[in-house]
Amino acid sequence: MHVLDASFLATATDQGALPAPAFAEVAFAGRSNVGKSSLINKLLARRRLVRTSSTPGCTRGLSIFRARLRIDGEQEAILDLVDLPGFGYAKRSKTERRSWGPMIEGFLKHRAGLRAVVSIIDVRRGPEDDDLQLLEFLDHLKIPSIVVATKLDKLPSNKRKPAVHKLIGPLGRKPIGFSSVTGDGVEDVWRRIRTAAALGAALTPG
Ligand SMILES: Nc1nc2c(ncn2[C@@H]2O[C@H](COP(=O)(O)OP(=O)(O)O)[C@@H](O)[C@H]2O)c(=O)[nH]1
Ligand SMILES: [Mg+2]
Repeated sequence: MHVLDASFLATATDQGALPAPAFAEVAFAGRSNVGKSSLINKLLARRRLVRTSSTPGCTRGLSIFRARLRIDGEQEAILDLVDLPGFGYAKRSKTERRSWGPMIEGFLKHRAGLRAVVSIIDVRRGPEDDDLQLLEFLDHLKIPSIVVATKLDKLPSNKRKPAVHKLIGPLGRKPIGFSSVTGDGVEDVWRRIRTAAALGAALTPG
């Protein structure tokens, strides 16, 4: 996938403040600090478009980035990438801590442009309750989900394949092994996004 350009579009802490969907959207969800923002930067081949942080729970709001893509060397498409607030951060309020919070839930339920959600988990930790609940919720809403197991580079190279394989049990499917440091898996993630978001058909709004 060739990224022609990518830019920040909007941020909001309240869904009502977001611009109306204009193009196909893919959202990125996961626990705080799992590597969501790093994954988006890697996909867009931009170092610091999306702010990353080593302090958990920093990004409370939701941000949208717009990318202009070239598919198969000719067709162009526009895709909006939505960085959802991280969940599972202990310092949040009680109600928020229970799941992913009203902001994420509202977005997933009501956002008309949403074509798929990339669910990001740490390859070393595997899915936690919140992650599995999120995947169930997406199934219930009939929103395609793509599971990415990130931070693959933190494992020695001979442990990477087995670690990804081990997650098939708890997830019920094979996640895409990924690292935002080495770029492993980036083409696989794009391929899945492209299919799930029907990107060839994303030239018209909606
Ligand atoms: N080694 C390694 N570190 C990563 C990777 N992805 C993210 N990180 C680091 O993990 C921390 C949190 O990343 P960030 O993208 O901000 O996570 P977010 O809270 O989910 O958006 C930062 O210090 C990143 O540099 C990865 O694939 N490998
Ligand atoms: Mg982030």
